[in-house]
Amino acid sequence: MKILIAGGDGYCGWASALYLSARDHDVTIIDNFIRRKWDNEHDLNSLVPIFTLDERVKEWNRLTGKTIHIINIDVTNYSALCEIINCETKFDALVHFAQQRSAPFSMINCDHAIRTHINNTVGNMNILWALHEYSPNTHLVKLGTMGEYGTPNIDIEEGFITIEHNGRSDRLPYPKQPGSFYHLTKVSDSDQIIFACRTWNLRATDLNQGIVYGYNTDEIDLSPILANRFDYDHIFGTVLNRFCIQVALGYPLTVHGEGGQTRSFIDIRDTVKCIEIACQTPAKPGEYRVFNQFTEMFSVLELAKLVKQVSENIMNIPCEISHLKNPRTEKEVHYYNCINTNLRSLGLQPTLLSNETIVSLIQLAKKYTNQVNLKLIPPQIQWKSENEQISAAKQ
Ligand code: USQ
Repeated sequence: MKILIAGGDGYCGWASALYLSARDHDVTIIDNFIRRKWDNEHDLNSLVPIFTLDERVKEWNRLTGKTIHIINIDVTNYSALCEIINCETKFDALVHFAQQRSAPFSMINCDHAIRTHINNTVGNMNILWALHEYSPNTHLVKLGTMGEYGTPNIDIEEGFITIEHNGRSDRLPYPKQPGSFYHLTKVSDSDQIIFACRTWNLRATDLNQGIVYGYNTDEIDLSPILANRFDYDHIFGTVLNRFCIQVALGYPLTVHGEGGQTRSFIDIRDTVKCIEIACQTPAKPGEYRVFNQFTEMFSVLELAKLVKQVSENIMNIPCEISHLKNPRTEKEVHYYNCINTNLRSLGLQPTLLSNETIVSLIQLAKKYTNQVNLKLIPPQIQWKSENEQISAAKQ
């Protein structure tokens, strides 16, 4: 298939580009490298050093003879995007990862919330208009998030729920309760896509992905020049990867609050498989479908305990769990049960979280502890201002 990957220089995008290219898809990456600029702006760095995209694709070509095309454009630049989408042989699929994906980043201040909003919402709308005008048959595979649903006190379905009201019934978009301005942009993207499919007959799959963990894929492992990013900081680092890195540093695991927050999780080796499955079984013209892209559910405290047990019992590394004041506004005890049958019915064989994976992540982190800036470990971005925290405590 001819596949365009928007945001192919990032954590999921790069791993997916390699996976698809390895399977003989004709892959083009578009990226404006803004994530690398945000790293510089906030003094962040990937734990594993990463090479430029140019160096990465040259190395891939040297090792495999395969070509990944790269184009430096910003999806918020409509005319530049249209030039790519309006090519002679149209893309079969456009996989859209090109978004600001950190909840804490979007909660730093108004400027960061607006930058997240513009990058994500304008970028998504540009993609929809460009497909509408120049390539309506290209299947949009959009990275959404399980965080669109929030933590309702009922089971979370895949995108839609049948509701009975006053004796009538309809299948409607599942209610959304996002937990950050970032997550809110994903909800807005979903609404835009539903509308575009209904109005213009576009075809789209919204992949509501859980929290991705892991590092290695068969392709990434081929060479250090193909290294993927591995975030450990309080802005872009996600919970399980952070816990494994914290073990390697001898740093107490940073559980926010009680740790009863339960979320859906997926290994990056399954993320790349899901992307290929979605591309190879496209939505029909006019169809908007949702796949909940995760394999398991854990609470934050369950993960901390699992990491501690692997660290102490298998690796002989002492590990403490600390409960920090929660910087976010989120339920710490709640019901959580999500459905994920669509990808499995299309053949996904889940890679479940194993002790081996945790060991390999801790070992990887141990190799790179000299890259770590310890100041970036504790959470520093508060969802509420101090005054709001004081008045919330009084209630
Ligand atoms: N948490 C901790 N300690 C930490 C980091 C996080 O207890 O050191 C807690 C958070 O408070 C939260 C949970 O772990 O309850 C998940 O936080 P996270 O930073 O791992 O993930 P999140 O902010 O939800 O966002 C990540 C990705 C985002 C994706 C989302 C999927 O950055 O792009 O959309 O996971 S989901 O969580 O399903 O919305």
